[in-house]
Amino acid sequence: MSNLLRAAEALRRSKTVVFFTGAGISADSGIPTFRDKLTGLWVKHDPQRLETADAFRANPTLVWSWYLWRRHQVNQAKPNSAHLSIPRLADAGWDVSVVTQNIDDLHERAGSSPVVHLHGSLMDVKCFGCHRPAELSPDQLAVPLEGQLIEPPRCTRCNGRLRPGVVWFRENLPDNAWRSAVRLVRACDLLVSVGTSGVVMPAAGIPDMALAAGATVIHVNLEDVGMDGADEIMLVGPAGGVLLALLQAAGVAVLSPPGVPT
Ligand code: BV8
Ligand code: ZN
Repeated sequence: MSNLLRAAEALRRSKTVVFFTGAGISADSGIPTFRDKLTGLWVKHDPQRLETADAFRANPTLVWSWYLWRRHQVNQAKPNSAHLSIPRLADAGWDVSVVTQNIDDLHERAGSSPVVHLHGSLMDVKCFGCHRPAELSPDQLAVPLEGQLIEPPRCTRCNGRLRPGVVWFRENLPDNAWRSAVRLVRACDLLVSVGTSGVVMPAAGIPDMALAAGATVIHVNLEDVGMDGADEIMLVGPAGGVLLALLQAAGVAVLSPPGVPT
């Protein structure tokens, strides 16, 4: 039996599904993954060197400008058919949750709920000094012009610099997000891991956590990520096309609306 038919059978048998997603699910919306070479101003930077508190301390303007640019990119992007397939499954009667490593809001804009952000959100801002959440005014959200670097705004309470509300390397994940994710993953009977290289811990341990709890795991990736456990199924291809094919093979009516990238 083909992997697609095995996966469709596992989906039909399941009731509670968790979609565990990484940058690959947003690739077809034009958001570069961490493996893609950065473009333009950022081409000489390594994301992992920008995503740390030390980098922000050393060069707050560079890091702040990078996140402003990424936020602009996400605002320009649209959910693709992979994002849109997930709420389709919920509409068809499955109990569906999303646990994502992504900091974009494309799952929410596709209609998914709940969405657990393990690594925070581009849309959240907080103070680097007192950690108080902050709101930005429209002019503070202006996109840096090519080559322009913008100072991060200051906290109205302690005058500390504002920073993106994301989890940087060597920072703990938000307790509530991690606890919600663990609860959802341990309770699901199917976990669909979409577009992740499985490098960053502790998030990368989630598929194994699902397997240990007795779930089946479907991996969706452009490359064969070589997971061949008895309860693992590998579906190779772009997330949009693969998820549409999976839902159709499981008998879920899905029509991707015109103009949605698949
Ligand atoms: C922590 C938010 C406890 C910010 C991110 C040594 C010292 C200290 C820590 C560590 C250490 N060694 C390990 C660690 C832990 C560290 C870690 O895992 N490091 C790695 C590099 C080894 N983790 C941490 O630090 C975490 N915190 O452990 O706290 C602690 C505390 C103090 C001291 C020690 C420990 C926090 C990690 C969170 C970092 N923040 N993001 C931001 O985004 O700006 S990580 C970020 O990178 C993402 O969130 C994601 O997690 C990761 C990227 O992975 P993916 O999403 O998988 O994306 P990637 O590009 O890699 O892959 C894309 C995949 O999609 C590919 O497989 C590709 O084939 C596929 N694809 C592409 N296109 C498509 C597709 N598939 C389908 N369709 C397509 N169209
Ligand atoms: Zn403050």
